[in-house]
Amino acid sequence: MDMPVFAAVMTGPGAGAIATIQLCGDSAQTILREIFRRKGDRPCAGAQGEILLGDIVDNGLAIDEVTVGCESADTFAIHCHGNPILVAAIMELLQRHGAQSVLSEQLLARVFARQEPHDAIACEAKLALATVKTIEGAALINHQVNAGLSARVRYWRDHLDSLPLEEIAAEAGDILRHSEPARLILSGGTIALVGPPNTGKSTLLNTLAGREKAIVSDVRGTTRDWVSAEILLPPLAATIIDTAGLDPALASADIDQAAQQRSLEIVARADLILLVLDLSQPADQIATDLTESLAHKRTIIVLNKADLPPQFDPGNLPPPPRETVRISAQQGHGIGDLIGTIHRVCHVADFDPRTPVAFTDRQMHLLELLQQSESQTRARSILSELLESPVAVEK
Ligand SMILES: Nc1nc2c(ncn2[C@@H]2O[C@H](COP(=O)(O)OP(=O)(O)OP(=O)(O)O)[C@@H](O)[C@H]2O)c(=O)[nH]1
Ligand SMILES: [Mg+2]
Repeated sequence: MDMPVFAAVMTGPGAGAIATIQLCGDSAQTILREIFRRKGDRPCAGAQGEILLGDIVDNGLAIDEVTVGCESADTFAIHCHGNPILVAAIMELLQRHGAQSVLSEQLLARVFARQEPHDAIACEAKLALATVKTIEGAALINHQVNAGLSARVRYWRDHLDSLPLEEIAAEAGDILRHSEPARLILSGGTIALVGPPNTGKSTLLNTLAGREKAIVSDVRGTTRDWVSAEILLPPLAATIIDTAGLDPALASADIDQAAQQRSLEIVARADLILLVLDLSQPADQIATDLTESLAHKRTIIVLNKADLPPQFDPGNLPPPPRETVRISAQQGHGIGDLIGTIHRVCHVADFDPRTPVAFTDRQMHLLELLQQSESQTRARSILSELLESPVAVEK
């Protein structure tokens, strides 16, 4: 099938020394010859592996000196100067000559999709590599390209006649189970700091973020609008959100009520809750609203201010039993223990990067269908879809 010519800016936005524009498609070479004049008036052969130096020319005027990497007969990388005005001018020129402007990930999806043999999971893995949040995530996703999920699905397809469907369903269930911690390693999770006022939530955010992001004071109700920070707790990447302290006594004013409502909404969306309590205060600090909203959430109880004489009896904590860590956010004590507990509770400690995992909604949905499939014919069609369907770029 003919592929129209696509052009995409492959480098990030903003000024830089160099920017790269990728041009690919059946008549990419024709367009290149129209807009590129090689130094020394030499012909622009564009054979695979060549690197050409020359000018991008618009109406006889050179607008930038560039190098062109000829990656294949129909794929070229134009390395121009990184001034956004030049990049925009070259993109506009390419469009005038018939190229279609697309986003970098859309262009990559098209390039990967044409590689033989086509493997949709491998394409999705290569695309995901551009957005993984941790080095461990990069190792995990790299493994899915030729091994991992891709290899497992091919194995099921090739041995479908001799494999019991229950065995495939059980293995698909394992993969889906591992995909949840994998998601936290690949894309990062959300950790919410919640609890009564003045327990040290903002202090803990600052300690974990390594900088003074949130305002700390001994006034109850200091934090109203939530504050967030991106942190790396390898192999985990997380957005940590500091919320307004939850206290019915504070919620009488409209503004505090709105702040507390927002805290509960953040709790509902978070992957992990750190319930921060003050070890130096009696145990009647936790609002009923909060206990109810935490009932089904993955939660760690953080007993802060362990540097002060304790007044709190952890035996009085509401059920269910949870992992509990004692820290002093102010002094930085117990933070290593807290991070270890976060890893354990999120099942990312010692996560083997060779584990097959699903890492797109499409893969998860198809694995769920595979688990339920009751005939070989149905299983075969799901497996082909997993490997062969065109790759959509999620935006
Ligand atoms: N001794 C001691 N004091 C702490 C510790 N952590 C926080 N504090 C103090 O406790 C007070 C409240 O801290 P914040 O971090 O503002 O508490 P918060 O939970 O964010 O409070 P709100 O935003 O009002 O809900 C401040 O005076 C902090 O310096 C700790 O580990 N030990
Ligand atoms: Mg605060």
